[in-house]
Amino acid sequence: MLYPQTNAARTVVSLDGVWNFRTAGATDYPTEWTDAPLPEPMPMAVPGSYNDQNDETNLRAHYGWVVYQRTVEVPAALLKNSRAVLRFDAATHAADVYLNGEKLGSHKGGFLPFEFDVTDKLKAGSNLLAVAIDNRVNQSTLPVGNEGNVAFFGSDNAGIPSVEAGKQWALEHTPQNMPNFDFFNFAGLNRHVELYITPKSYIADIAVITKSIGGEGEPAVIGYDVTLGGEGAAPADVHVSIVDASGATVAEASGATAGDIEIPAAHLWNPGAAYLYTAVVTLADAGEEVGDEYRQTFGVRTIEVKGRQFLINGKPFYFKGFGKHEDSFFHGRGTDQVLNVKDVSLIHWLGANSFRTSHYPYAENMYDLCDREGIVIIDETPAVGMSWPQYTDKALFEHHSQVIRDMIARDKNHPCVVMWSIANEPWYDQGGEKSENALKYFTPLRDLVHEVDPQGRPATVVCCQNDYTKDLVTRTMDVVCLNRYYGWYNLSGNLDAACYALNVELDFWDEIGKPVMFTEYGADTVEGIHGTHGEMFSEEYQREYFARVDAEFDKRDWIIGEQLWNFADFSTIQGPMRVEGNRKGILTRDRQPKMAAHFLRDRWKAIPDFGYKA
Ligand code: E9O
Repeated sequence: MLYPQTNAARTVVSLDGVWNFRTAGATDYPTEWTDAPLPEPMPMAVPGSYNDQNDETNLRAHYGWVVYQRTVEVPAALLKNSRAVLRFDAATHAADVYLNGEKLGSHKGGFLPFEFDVTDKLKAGSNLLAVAIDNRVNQSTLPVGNEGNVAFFGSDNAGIPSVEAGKQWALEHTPQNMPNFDFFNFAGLNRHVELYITPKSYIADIAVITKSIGGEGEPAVIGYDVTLGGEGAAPADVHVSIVDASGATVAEASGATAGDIEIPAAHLWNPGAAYLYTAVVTLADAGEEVGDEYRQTFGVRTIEVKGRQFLINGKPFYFKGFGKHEDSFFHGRGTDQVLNVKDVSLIHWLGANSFRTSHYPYAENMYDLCDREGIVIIDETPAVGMSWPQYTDKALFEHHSQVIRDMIARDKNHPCVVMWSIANEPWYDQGGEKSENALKYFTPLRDLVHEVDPQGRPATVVCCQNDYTKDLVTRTMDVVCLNRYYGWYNLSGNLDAACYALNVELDFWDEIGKPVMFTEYGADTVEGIHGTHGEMFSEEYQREYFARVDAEFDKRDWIIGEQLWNFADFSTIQGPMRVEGNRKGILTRDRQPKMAAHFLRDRWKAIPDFGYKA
């Protein structure tokens, strides 16, 4: 799905702004809120999670549906002889969309775009747009929610009669979301909403792949594949120009929807040294004054897992970075370009070169920034919180497959994306049939990734600290990604024992023979807590923890990267393990460095992107 853009043939009308908003019921919303102006609305900024935007209502505790509304004013000239599409970059987690009282459709899943063709439904002048959104998570959603009022991390004294009675009472009187994941369930219109206009015959999709490269400045071959939409568009009408960063056309092709193009002296896209080309695709249409046009940026670069190395442009890459979140004060998970630019600057400041979009695909704006800034991304689905009941749920498998298809369809052209993460920390080390069901569930998803990605990037499942001997899934992935908390959740405070235990496990992965990277390891740290001997939660402990664990990673050349947990502190559901959220950030939530950030900055500045362990 192409991101909306304004150019000679297309117009984007942003529907961002302050919308009208009401909370509705746990399981439903009034139909009259979809076809008539919302009574007594509160203002709600879009994009932005609704949860932290109003102080008179406890929107953090809201459970169920909300309704957003606004009018959309449309100039008559815009609609003449054109196609109009209403696009949501995301709506979290499920949405019903109404235009002028008519239901356009529904969408499930909170982190990927969806759109509706409204050519025959949009009027010149004023239109009423209403969006009902459900924030509930449960056993059949991604991310997964707990049912029966089971608390995350099991800290709810299960089995005690009075506590169980209290949980039952709460289910009936104060229903709330019980995420089986460790980030606040920010919801609503978190991302941009757009109306965009194209010609009736249009470019529906473009895929660009790198087929072969030489060195920097040598010839490279790229392949393109254009999908046409509407009636009357013919392959003969397609023209592709490859434009370099200076605006010069360096290669061209015409008359076919797919083909290869040679770039005579290609600049490669590299981490830390990004170079972007634009494929300017035009569609001539004799019947119309202008045909369609789309400008797709791409990078010339290859990705390959070979032996125990991760190769970018044929060279062994070392991942330095973290898992992140879309999370900030006031905005919640709302798209915030100031924050994106700030975070990218901090990634450079830290000497990092990569991050994982834990635990959901981020807003597209961030990938665009990373394309141009040369930052590497592991792109993750929202499949977090899974366990054995999910592995035999056929409907969930279908949904998960669709999410993978949609994520790859959306992000396939970004040079910054180098690997797909199918899920975070599915629990699958129970052994026996449960572990086997997990293998049956994840193997076809790994194969699906390989099948649908035109660039053939590697696939992984990010694995939770577990009994790795019974984990049948992780070892089958292209790259083994481990989340490990030796010295935090286990062997707490004892870094000698933690390093010993880590090495016991690493001996196991040595035998498995795959490239291994760490995708989480860390320690909660409250800024300002100090101690000469640095106990848990102090800034000294976090610093020491990374120094000790990283030194173990350095001893094994098949460990291809370190992505710690987490870039910054982030909001979570309240609970006895969380003091104003998860505090494993090396930065505070307002992006100030803790002591460990300075240590990591020194370490990472000294580690090259390529050939660290070669
Ligand atoms: C997923 C991430 O979203 N991994 C978690 C991170 C954390 O800080 C979380 O924020 O908790 C770690 C999983 C740890 C598993 C061991 C749990 C032992 C509980 C007592």
